[in-house]
Amino acid sequence: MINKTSGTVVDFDEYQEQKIKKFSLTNQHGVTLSVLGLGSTIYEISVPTKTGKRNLVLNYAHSRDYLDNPFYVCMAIGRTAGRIANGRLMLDGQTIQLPTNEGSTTLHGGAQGFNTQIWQGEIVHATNEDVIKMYHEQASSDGFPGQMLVCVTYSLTKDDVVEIKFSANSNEKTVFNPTQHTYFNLGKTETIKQHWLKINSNQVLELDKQKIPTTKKLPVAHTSFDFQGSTKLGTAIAAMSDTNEKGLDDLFVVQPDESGIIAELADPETNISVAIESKRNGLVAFTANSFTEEHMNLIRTKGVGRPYAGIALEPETLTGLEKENDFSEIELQPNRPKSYTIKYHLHF
Ligand code: FUC
Repeated sequence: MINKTSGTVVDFDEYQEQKIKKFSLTNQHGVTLSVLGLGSTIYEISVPTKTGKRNLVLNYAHSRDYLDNPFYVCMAIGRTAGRIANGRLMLDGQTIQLPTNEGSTTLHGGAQGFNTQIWQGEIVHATNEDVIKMYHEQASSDGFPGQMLVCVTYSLTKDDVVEIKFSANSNEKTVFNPTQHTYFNLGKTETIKQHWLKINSNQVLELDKQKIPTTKKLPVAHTSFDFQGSTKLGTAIAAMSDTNEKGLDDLFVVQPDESGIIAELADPETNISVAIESKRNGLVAFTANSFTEEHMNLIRTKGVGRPYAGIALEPETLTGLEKENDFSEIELQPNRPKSYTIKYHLHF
């Protein structure tokens, strides 16, 4: 029996002739969190069951599978989560043309975003608990200004809270709005339709045809986007069958509750739930509507992709809420480090 969260490192595989390592933490309750060097990707969050362990997140057996499709499975996202219209980033009244990677849009930090990078990592051993520290220097060759040093610290408390802390420092003014693109499936089934979701949000952002948010906020009351009370995902998805998206791919304006929680996902069959804590004003909920059959070599579904195989819940800062192309909320000033924390409270 271990008496603190302790860490190990093993070789995972090779990607582009580089060794990819897997960093793991296990706590006193037998919960395991592991992270891959490729993309600072969460590979596993598993909890003990009567017969073994259940992994609560989607994953692949090989590094190459992660970049074989556009779905960012459990990867670290940055410099900026979400979509920048026409790749036009406005900073100090100047337009910076970013490379685009989704038609005319720059999505999730572009083609050289955090998820495509091979991160260095280590287990930092401490008396109370070991932590995983992932490091990476994001070069301005990604099209964004500034050389940015990024560190993501992953910890796992004795109370089964996974904590992800993103910190960055840049030598020039740039933008920083990171998230972790974790897809949860807490159940035994191949989709999340039996899960219940609660989001502390009374508004979603209106989206244009490119899925870029406008400045308009739409009240969720009396719509299928109202998750203020816990709602069965299958019912909500069925009610969205006449929309283009056929499920959730939306930016919710969130208000943390008194414990800092913005959303909660639960599976009644396994009785496992995860509550998400974040201080930022937004949450993207994506029910994997567009998952393709091919190029989705998921372990859980034995090599096939399926819509609704998981749900990504991505805390982030919403930009341009009052004025289009206003990125002031996510600016990172030169040599002024900034951090954002996301927590998953696991109950099982
Ligand atoms: C979410 C969505 C996107 C995209 C990506 C994989 O952030 O908003 O539409 O498909 O995940």
